[in-house]
Amino acid sequence: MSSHQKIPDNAPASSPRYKPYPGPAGGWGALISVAKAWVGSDNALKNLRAMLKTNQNGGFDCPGCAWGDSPESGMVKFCENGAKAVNWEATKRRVDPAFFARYSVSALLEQSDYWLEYQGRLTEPVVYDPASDRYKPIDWDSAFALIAQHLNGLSSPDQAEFYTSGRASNEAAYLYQLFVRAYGTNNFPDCSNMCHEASGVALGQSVGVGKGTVTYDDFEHADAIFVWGQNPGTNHPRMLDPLRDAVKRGAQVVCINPLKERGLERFQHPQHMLEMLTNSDKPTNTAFFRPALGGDMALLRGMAKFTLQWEREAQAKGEPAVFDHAFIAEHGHGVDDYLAVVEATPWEQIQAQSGLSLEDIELAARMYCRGKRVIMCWAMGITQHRHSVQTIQEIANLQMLRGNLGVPGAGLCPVRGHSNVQGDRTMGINERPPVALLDAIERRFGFPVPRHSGHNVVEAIHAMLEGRSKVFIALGGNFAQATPDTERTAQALRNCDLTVQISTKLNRSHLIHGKQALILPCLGRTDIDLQVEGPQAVTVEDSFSMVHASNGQLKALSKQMRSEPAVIAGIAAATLGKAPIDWHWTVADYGRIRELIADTIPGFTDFNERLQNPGGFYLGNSAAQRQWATPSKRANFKANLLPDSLIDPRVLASGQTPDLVMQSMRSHDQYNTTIYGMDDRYRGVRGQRDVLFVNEADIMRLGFQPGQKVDIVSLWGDDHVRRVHGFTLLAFDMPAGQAAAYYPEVNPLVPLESVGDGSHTPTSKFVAIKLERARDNGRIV
Ligand SMILES: Nc1nc2c(c(=O)[nH]1)N[C@H]1C(S)=C(S)[C@@H](COP(=O)(O)OP(=O)(O)OC[C@H]3O[C@@H](n4cnc5c(=O)[nH]c(N)nc54)[C@H](O)[C@@H]3O)O[C@H]1N2
Ligand SMILES: Nc1nc2c(c(=O)[nH]1)N[C@H]1C(S)=C(S)[C@@H](COP(=O)(O)OP(=O)(O)OC[C@H]3O[C@@H](n4cnc5c(=O)[nH]c(N)nc54)[C@H](O)[C@@H]3O)O[C@H]1N2
Ligand SMILES: [Mo]
Repeated sequence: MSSHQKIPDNAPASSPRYKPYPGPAGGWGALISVAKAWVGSDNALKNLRAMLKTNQNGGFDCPGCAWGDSPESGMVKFCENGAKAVNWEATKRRVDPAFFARYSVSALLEQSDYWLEYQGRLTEPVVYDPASDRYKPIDWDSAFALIAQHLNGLSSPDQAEFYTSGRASNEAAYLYQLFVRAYGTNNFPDCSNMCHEASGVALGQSVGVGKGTVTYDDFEHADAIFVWGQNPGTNHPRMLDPLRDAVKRGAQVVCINPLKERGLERFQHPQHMLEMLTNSDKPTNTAFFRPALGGDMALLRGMAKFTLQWEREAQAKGEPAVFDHAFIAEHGHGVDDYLAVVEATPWEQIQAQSGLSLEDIELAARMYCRGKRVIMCWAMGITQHRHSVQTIQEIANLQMLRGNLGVPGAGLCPVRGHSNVQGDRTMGINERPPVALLDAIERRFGFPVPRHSGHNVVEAIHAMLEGRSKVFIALGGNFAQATPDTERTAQALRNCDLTVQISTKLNRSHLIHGKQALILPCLGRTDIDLQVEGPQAVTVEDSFSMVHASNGQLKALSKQMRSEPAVIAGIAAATLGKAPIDWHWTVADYGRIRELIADTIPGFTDFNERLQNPGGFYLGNSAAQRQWATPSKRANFKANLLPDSLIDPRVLASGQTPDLVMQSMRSHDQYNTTIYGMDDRYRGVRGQRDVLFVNEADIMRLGFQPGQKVDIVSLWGDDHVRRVHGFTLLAFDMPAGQAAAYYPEVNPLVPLESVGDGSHTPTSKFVAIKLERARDNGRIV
């Protein structure tokens, strides 16, 4: 299997180069890039029309990311990467039966991820034919019947896995979970398991709700905004706006990232006339700290230790308190135990593990304590580690010491990824569902819901590997590429009796399939969704718990494509008949699904009416109201210890010493496993993706030269060989001992067993590696 990205013959190419990028984030670079995408697209005019409606009332929700916009702002808000996402979905190119007749699955497997998705939209349902090794057309009813036959033939519903990727709308997700629970299982592996799971788990235990407590307006009132382990210039470009504004009005924006990401340094607003004309840009930070990979918890602990020290000094001198004693007394639980572990954590451990000097830690703590209202934002640099839950709880602890929770301009802000990943969870895509949700479903629909926990992503892979699960159905996404330990995951999928992919575009998960396999083409966010009762809107929830409608604008490429709710209804009706609802009647008008949501999911009363509100409505957040849905009914200070060692004990026990630890991250030209191009503009990389970013001194120390090709081998205490070939060493400005490479190319290196404590999230930001001279057929090259 080739996971290497080759440039397709029918796509614009550029030669491999590395040159530091001189411009700010956004600005002309972004406009030029959007313009290039449009000029190069077959659908330029149509896309422009679509783009102008993105994130506006009456338009569709941008499929790019889950950042929210100010509900009051009437401005057209879009960004370079949102434009790419729209453009990519709204292509006129088709992957139709003629395409599948031309290529065998084995031939397609030789192509890169870039090439596969570049071929266009899937237009007709197809079924795998082993005799010709090709996908062939199948009518929808036969496809549904095949799925039903497999599902109804299993000896237990727990032998099927139902994956969800975070673009699925609330309506699709709700219907899907209802069908799967009526069928009888909670096996809901979803992309969130690999993403912000740790945020949900940590915040649930600390403050009783697994979502962010801030809304868009809070950014205008914060004295300081901390951005932990996040690259908004690429992944949440619309966030640069409030960051830049905060700096302009004198607030602190403190970035914590081992890489000096361009968007965290400077930003030029592509929709700001004066900035564009004068080619001026504005800084997006006031301080930048570059910790060791996984060193954030130690930094936070150090900041808490300084805060405690200053509190004691203030007390001794009779000066104003540093802690918010009123908050702690009225709302806090466990503060004494927490402060005891803060006190007991040695400075040496804090310094060594954070990779920062005492002066830096003190400066970060001062910037934190100087702010009366502080927002803490974070993303994958925090959530994809072994101790992510503990790190996020340390963020919450620190915020609670100074009462930075539930007041305007302060709070916790896990910045979500997929545009509706938060909504999918709210709708019940949850392998460990809350009892209240199950009770509500049981009450409303009158069937006995499964009460036992289901599988998350990693558990689903183990179950398929061991033959315990036999059917895999995916509502979107690219399971084969997004998951860790690529070869074992591929084996897991191939073990299945049936794999079903409900998708918009061709990807590797269609090619790594079960004994029988279906590809079901669906509508995307940009497409007009026509049902029996007319065109339908769907709804999504952003990172600030705002729910709003999304209306597709473009005519679907083929009449054979069906909406996600319609596909789910088809599968459900074939499998369960009319139980517990008439599925086809429900999808004729999505308002009917929303009524079911209103009946069963808290916060959605009068859902259809409230959707008429321009900008949507706010779901509310109990922690933001200083109400604590925790067993103690208070905000819990969690007294976690720093890990003994960042390197996993299983690696240490194997007796091997890593050369480096590696994070996997996104380039500027990709959306998760969707590769838009081979450049990473802000990091100065062009025309290549198989690169390993390493500090120049480390490259020399390990006996290599910049530009040389290496094989990367990951270390874990088991018998599996995890290796990727032929990565070019890029000398890069980054802390010693670290490396970085692109996801998904290095996913074969992430061990399936290397997961977060309490979150089960693969540790994609921390893989112990060794470098070897690149080998080709055993020969060193
Ligand atoms: N254009 C575009 N937009 C996207 C996506 C996309 O692929 N493309 N993906 C969407 C999704 S699903 C998600 S989850 C988000 C992801 O958004 P991000 O979390 O921004 O994504 P990553 O590229 O994984 O970036 C992680 C950042 O964390 C830093 N980092 C890595 N390890 C550490 C660490 O140990 N400590 C600290 N402090 N920093 C660290 C890296 O240097 C990098 O800057 O974006 C969403 N939006
Ligand atoms: N090593 C490493 N691995 C990671 C990560 C990392 O940082 N490092 N990040 C993790 C994270 S944060 C995430 S969220 C996951 C992402 O995992 P996934 O969500 O599974 O992956 P995507 O690449 O977003 O899925 C892309 C595919 O979704 C389909 N698609 C696109 N739009 C739609 C739609 O509207 N409907 C349907 N039905 N299908 C659609 C297309 O066929 C496309 O090929 O990957 C995780 N994996
Ligand atoms: Mo994500």
